[in-house]
Amino acid sequence: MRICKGCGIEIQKEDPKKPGFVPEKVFDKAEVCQRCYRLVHYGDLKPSLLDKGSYQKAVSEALDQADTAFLVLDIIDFESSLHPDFDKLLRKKHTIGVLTKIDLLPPITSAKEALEWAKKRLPYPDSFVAVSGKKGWGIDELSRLRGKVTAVVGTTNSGKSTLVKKLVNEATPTISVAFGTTLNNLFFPDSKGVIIDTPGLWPQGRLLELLCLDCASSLVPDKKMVSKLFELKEGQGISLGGLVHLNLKSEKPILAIAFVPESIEVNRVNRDKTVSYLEHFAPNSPPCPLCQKGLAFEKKDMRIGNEDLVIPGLGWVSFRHTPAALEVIAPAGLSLPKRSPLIGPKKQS
Ligand SMILES: Nc1nc2c(ncn2[C@@H]2O[C@H](COP(=O)(O)OP(=O)(O)OP(=O)(O)O)[C@@H](O)[C@H]2O)c(=O)[nH]1
Ligand SMILES: [Mg+2]
Ligand SMILES: [Zn+2]
Ligand SMILES: [Zn+2]
Repeated sequence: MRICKGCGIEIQKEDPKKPGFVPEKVFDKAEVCQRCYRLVHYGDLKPSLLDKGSYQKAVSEALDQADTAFLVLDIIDFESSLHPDFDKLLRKKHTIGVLTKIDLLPPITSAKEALEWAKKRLPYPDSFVAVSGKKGWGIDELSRLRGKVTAVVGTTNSGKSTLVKKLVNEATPTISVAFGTTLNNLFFPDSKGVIIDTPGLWPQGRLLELLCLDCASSLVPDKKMVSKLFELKEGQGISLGGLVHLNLKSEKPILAIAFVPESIEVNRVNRDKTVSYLEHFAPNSPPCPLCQKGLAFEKKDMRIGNEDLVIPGLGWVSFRHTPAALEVIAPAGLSLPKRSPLIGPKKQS
């Protein structure tokens, strides 16, 4: 049995529709499966073909073998990083909370502030560290926190494989903008011990999973998140990339600060025009015509304080001069959690 060095799945030549496939003519020397090869060389995104149960099993097995867990938390999509299974899986494990993608935070927030905020949100890790897998920030500190066997766990796309590659020089995990890249556990030994890269658990209610893989991947930011400020009066609202619309229903004006990837347009819209605005998505950005057909939009009323309304997989909107009543129009299946503000005044109203 041979394992793909990129995603951890068994290499096979029998069924092109199943994971781990490589064509017969390269089978004897292939070190990675065709999916990994195409992801890395052509950016060809293919959805994962495994069921969620197999990911869960792999993560439990990795944790059984590990003395230390690095729980990877994406600072830009913290809510999606908080999979409820980790509360149980990590309860008795020496756990380091690894706040990653710090390079994507807008310049006004420091890593220190983000760490303090994260510690309040998640009590059980023994310690926290802020890093950027992409830039290599904080990797020396993280390295010092390794155990003999360390399992790197988290939800899909949180940046686990990127960190593993930085932690072990010889490591070869496939890294990609598509979620669900790593399919099974990968063991990378070095002089300090072993690092296990694991498949991500699937978050609930994230926008990425409601879109096709191309649209989802185009929402993964590679530059700093940008903030856009709007003063809203009654009946006015904002549209975030045509995907989520927020309208002010109460009388008192408020400030709304949207934090989104640079590629997402945020526009002011009037409440009476919102329904027709749904037809006017920005060209060349998600949702593609196929996703537009597949998305069902729902309206709901929300009350908001001086807090963040999170749009998992897209960004968040922070509010000032609240409380306020909002009407939110968003794809069905998208969760819209509220939280204490990550950036700016940290007081909850
Ligand atoms: N800007 C930035 N991007 C990052 C960072 N870490 C990872 N990414 C990007 O996030 C995406 C996912 O990274 P991966 O390392 O493949 O994530 P993963 O957690 O292994 O994902 P799965 O294997 O799908 O569970 C890729 O596009 C990475 O380039 C980071 O620190 N900063
Ligand atoms: Mg991975
Ligand atoms: Zn592979
Ligand atoms: Zn699409």
